[in-house]
Amino acid sequence: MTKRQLIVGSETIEAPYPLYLKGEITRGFGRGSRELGVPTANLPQDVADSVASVIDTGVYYGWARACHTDTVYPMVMSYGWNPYYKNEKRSAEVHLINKFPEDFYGEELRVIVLGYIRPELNYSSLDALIKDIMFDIEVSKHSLERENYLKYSKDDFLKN
Ligand code: RBF
Ligand code: MG
Repeated sequence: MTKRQLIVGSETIEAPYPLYLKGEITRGFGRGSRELGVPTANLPQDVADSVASVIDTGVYYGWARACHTDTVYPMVMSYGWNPYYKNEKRSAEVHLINKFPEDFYGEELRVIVLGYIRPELNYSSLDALIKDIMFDIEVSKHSLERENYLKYSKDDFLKN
């Protein structure tokens, strides 16, 4: 019997989660907002590079705060090469699940990664990529409602 079946209605959090990441938000390609309608706050390249020893590329969920506000938001993080765009460096891009009017380059971003959603995929169209991102956002919001994940939104790491 797997461990999962022994735990009913609850989730255990196992290494490497929770994974704590922080850094100054850097400028990406600007495609997130422009082409996808899903702006992402990119973590610095050295953070993206060092995470490689801890997690695989893919899409993740958790909590994040851009440090010019006090509010913690659910997030989805895309980590990897963006096969649809064939990037040459791994990026760690965080989409805060909320409508923001402005960009916030230069702000510190703090992120707690709590779980994995799916591998990075290539897509035959931009529409198909956007559709999957919308689904990732629903998965993240839904997962984070669980008590063991919810409590990390109050973690000291995300406080001022
Ligand atoms: N790009 C891909 O090429 N394949 C993916 O599977 C993929 N999944 C993503 C999931 C989320 C939640 C987000 C926010 C982005 C994802 N992207 C993916 C990255 C997207 O291509 C990138 O954000 C834009 O190119 C802007 O840099
Ligand atoms: Mg971005």
